[in-house]
Amino acid sequence: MTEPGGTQARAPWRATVLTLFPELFPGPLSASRAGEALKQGLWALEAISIREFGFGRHRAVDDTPAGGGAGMILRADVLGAAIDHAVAGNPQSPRICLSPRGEPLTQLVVRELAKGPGVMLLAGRFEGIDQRVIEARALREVSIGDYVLSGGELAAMVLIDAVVRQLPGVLNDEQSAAEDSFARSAGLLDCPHYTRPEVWDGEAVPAVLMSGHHAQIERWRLKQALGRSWQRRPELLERRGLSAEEVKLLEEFRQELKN
Ligand code: 4GY
Repeated sequence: MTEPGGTQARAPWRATVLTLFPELFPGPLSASRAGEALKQGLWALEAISIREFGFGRHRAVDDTPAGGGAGMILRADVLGAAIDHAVAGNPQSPRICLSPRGEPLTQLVVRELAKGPGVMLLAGRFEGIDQRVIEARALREVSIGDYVLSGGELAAMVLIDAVVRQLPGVLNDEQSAAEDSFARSAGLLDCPHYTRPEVWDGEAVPAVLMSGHHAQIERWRLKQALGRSWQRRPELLERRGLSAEEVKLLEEFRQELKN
């Protein structure tokens, strides 16, 4: 079917989450812009209980680790059935398992996922999930950072939130424009921000920001972004490389530190 404009109607971006705690969703994803966009149908969320695919009277989903050791592991047969069910409804969506051993979630990955039809996310619990499931169902393992959560649910929410704010129509025009301007200094840490009052606790807003001189303001912001990145995340500068002008700005930043 075609819409009045003649363009093809597209199904909203869809997140399907397999979890032992479906009641945790939408949780914080129901607030603010992501939540409004969810209500408007700009994206869709389905949390499916892994328990529904458990075995026996107790709907068991976990078992003791092969080879011994502490904790429990999510069973391959249970997860296989749960994933097959979720995939049947979203055959084109990438299948992702949230795990500290995954590839890092970056803005590049986020933008890639926002371009697709959605994601199928597996949120593990206990000590982990049976490795055969990861391989047989070609799960892409993704990590939100080098720390260990109690389960994959919070990580799934982080991923969904980051993707949803990239979807067309979720942020207002002003915010989207700000995103674009920030994309120009892509790969750097953000510059400092200020608002009223102009003097607070004896500290004034940097004079250049009050000057109305837009070129000078942009130059100052880029200098701060470069300086902070150099101080806190030097590897970001190495990966990105610096233009001659940026080298000059960073020199200025270091000089101003000494003053
Ligand atoms: N960090 N990034 C993370 C996590 C919890 C044991 C598998 C992370 O993405 N996920 O810490 N997840 C573990 C807990 C089962 C998920």
